[in-house]
Amino acid sequence: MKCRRCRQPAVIEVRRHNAGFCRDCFLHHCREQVRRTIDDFGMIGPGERVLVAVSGGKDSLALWDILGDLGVDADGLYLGLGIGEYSGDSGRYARAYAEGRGAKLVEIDLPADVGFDIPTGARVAHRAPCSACGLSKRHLFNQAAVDGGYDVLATGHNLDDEAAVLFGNVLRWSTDYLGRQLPVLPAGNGFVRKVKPLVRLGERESAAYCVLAGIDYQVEECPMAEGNRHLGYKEALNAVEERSPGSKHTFYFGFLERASPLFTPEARAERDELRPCARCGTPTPGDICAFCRLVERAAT
Ligand code: Q46
Ligand code: ZN
Repeated sequence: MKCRRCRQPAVIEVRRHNAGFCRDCFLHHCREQVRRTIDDFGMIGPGERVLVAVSGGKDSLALWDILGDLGVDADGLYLGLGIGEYSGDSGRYARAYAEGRGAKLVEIDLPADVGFDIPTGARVAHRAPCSACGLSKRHLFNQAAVDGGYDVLATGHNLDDEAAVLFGNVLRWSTDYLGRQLPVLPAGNGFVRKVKPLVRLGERESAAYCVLAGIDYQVEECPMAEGNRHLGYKEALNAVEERSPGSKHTFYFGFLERASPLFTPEARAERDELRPCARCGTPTPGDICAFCRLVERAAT
């Protein structure tokens, strides 16, 4: 197979695009997909400062690398979750990347800075680990971006992630989540703008990007992910994609174009009703936000 762009021998095939690429043209292809996504959705304006949530995995490191190549002013943010060896190793990959590129990495350590780790927090709050973790990430990422004066918070969610989340939200008809499942959430009411510039890349592509760009990343999956519903949705969609390449892309981008506007008014109305948390100021439907309640329970 030959590279679609330069006709040299291809090193990777992307079935969704029915194309092969050599190393350099594949890296170029990934950057172009991200550039297009940023432009199409108005994710990052000229001169805006971006904070990239970096887990040490393939997606977030590829995202940070591509943003740097595209000339975006992007610092990294690493949140240590206290999930044993997995977190220790993940932090080392994030730091090694930052040191190698001379990039700035902001670090927060959940056990040291906030007082609990994810396994403990989940247990005492009677939540699934991924629920306590997602809640902590949403809160601390936004807080770090606000405190650091960043305009935008970028995360490495890829096409596989977004299609799987959409699949789950459609299976349960979670219309409130469907209204918020957008690649850009505008700033306002105490939140910085949130963007997902990798939504046009699959996870196989972000992994190949790291390998071909010489980026070392955490290959292990988080040990808490086991049994998580999300993984089942990914497997189901992989089976569909295998038979008809391009299905995930059509599912997700078709939703954005044709269905998501039906659900956004409900989500917007909910967001407008939020009031500042009495403890931390984060917008919440009650008096005390879910994160502050988690901190309180985990600390006792
Ligand atoms: S880190 Fe956290 Fe993930 Fe681990 S505990 Fe679940 S949500 S699986 S992306
Ligand atoms: Zn709070």
